[in-house]
Amino acid sequence: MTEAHDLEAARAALVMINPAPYSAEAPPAALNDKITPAEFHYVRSNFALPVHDGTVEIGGAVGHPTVLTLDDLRAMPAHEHTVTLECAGNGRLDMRPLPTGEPWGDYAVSTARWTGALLHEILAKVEPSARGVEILAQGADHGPYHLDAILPDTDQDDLTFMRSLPLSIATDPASGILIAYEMNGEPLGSDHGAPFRLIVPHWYAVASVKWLKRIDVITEPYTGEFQTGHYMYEWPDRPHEAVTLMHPRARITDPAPGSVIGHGPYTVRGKAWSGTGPIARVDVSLTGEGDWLPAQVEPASSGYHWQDWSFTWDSNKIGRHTLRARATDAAGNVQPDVPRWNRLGYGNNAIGVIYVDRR
Ligand SMILES: Nc1nc2c(c(=O)[nH]1)N[C@H]1C(S)=C(S)[C@@H](COP(=O)(O)O)O[C@H]1N2
Ligand SMILES: [Mo]
Repeated sequence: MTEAHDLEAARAALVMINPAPYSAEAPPAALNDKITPAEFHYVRSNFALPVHDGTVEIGGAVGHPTVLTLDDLRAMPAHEHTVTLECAGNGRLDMRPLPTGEPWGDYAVSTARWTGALLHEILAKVEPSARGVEILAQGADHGPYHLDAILPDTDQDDLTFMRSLPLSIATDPASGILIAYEMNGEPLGSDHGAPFRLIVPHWYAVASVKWLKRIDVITEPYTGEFQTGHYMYEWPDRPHEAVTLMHPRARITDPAPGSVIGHGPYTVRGKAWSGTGPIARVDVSLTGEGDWLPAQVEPASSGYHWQDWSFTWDSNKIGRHTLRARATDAAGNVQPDVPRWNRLGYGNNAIGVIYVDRR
């Protein structure tokens, strides 16, 4: 098979949002499983697929700069983390007025088993300088970037995808950050960052730099396009803020929106996740206006991925019903009733609603 054919096959099951650079949502049924099969995992890329030479350089303000190959990474202790990735733009289509940006519906979220070396162990080996404040991670992808219409003066002929993270987070074992080379037990596919990428649990997925090419320890906070231009909450009424941790969100996966089900007990199922703490509770509303009833929530394991929840809905009322689910995390963060609008349409975690008929 040709490479182009492989790519086409890998993309066949997804719901296209943009052909180039390629972005696509997971099919709705992908939310039913704990682990999203790789071919159903959403994709978000800001540039065309890059060529990667198979090495990553770790340098900047460090005592022992180094270059690592895939074999070097595989020679380190391997760690597997199941991680839910959600694009910060997920749910943008539900905001009014419609913000600028990729028109994501609600399926730019997926969960995979990522295997790789721990970033904090790699950083410990290169010995970051005491002056270091952030790490700057660079992808191999780059290209022209012409978005002046959205953000004035952002036109660039050749921009590279780069993101920074506080050094304190990058070096903290509890962050669970990987340089991952396997997804669901297989080598990473091209769309997901082959040969290796960062996986940053809890953060909106923009932090999980694909096609990882360099990591530099830097001594001043980074202010590049993908750090302080895009991926900022531009609130209408208060100072702008950086996009960081995922907001809590619950989704109903069964029954499907618009389905017709029988009367009697029905087990409503769904997923819930948050980057600011494990999900502490999910409540279900059967009226559309309140009366929240507690659902059963699967206990958090690693805290890096979505949790299953279920609710026994026993009703003999024939006709149209409204269902909503609302997640609360251990930090007390809860979903709002309506989207918190911001100009670039990030972080929408408003409570969703579905309609179901009982016959
Ligand atoms: N190098 C690079 N890394 C990147 C991106 C990119 O465009 N280039 N997109 C980011 C964004 S916005 C998201 S949502 C995730 C998507 O990861 P996935 O395509 O594996 O789902 O990758 C992140 N990492
Ligand atoms: Mo994203």
